Amino acid sequence: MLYSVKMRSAQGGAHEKGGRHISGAERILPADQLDYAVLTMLHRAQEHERGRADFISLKVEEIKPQDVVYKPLLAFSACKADSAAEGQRTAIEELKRAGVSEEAAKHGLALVNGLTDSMRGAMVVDAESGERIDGMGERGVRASKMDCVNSRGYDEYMQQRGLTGDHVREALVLASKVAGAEGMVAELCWSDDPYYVTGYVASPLYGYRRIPVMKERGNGVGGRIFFVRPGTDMQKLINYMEEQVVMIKPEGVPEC
Ligand code: WAQ
Ligand code: MG
Repeated sequence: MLYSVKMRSAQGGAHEKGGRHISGAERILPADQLDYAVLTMLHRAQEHERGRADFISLKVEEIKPQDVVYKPLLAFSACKADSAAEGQRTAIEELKRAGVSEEAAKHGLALVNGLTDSMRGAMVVDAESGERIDGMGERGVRASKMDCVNSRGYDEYMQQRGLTGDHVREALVLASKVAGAEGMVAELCWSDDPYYVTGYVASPLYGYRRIPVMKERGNGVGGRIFFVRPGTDMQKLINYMEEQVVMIKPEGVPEC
């Protein structure tokens, strides 16, 4: 049996009482890994660089096997960029290569650069026109209910490639779920953690393309965009992102 463990933390009270979001995390794990996951999340909420949380919510739920679908892990590769400006130019090139129009790619970057505070979720943007189409306001669309089938094997796979830390671990799994959505052309993301300047463009065609610098150090605004084909059914997309349980299978990683 699998379980979902969710954590969200805020400062100045709970999110629903106006608290400022500090951090969140979600894992889907077998029963024997639950206690360790809960402790790790608790510690993480208590020591986050966005600030000290005074509200932490932890939720554990059982998941029915028939509610789970499986998708492959995206291939991982890295681009070169030495400055935020170069990283942003690279992101535009990667988005175009993946099938986003130049206008939509540029507009997408402008949308993220124009945020004054971080959103909790992603903006959904039409990959041809560049229009934002989700209508979800400051919240955006959240991708959740995903994890890696074989966590230990996945951690080893990442370590062998020199990829350590929660950011990249979670981003690659999230991007793999996102790339598996109907109508998805590409995803653009960089972190809202002030000192984590790395971002990526991911797509079904070219996999996860890491970009070393997407913003200046110390900048606490980041964001995410899902670029979709024109005519994509938004209700179906939101349902897939927020409700469908997706377990990611790293190909070639032996089961532990
Ligand atoms: N679903 C949709 N959007 C989200 C989610 C989610 N579950 N979580 C965060 N976002 C949006 C939200 O607007 C955040 O402000 C923005 O993404 C950035 O979130 O290879 O850490 O969690 O080393 O700060 C990239 C790793 C790390 C690059 C990205 O994003 C690498 C990261 P963060
Ligand atoms: Mg963050």
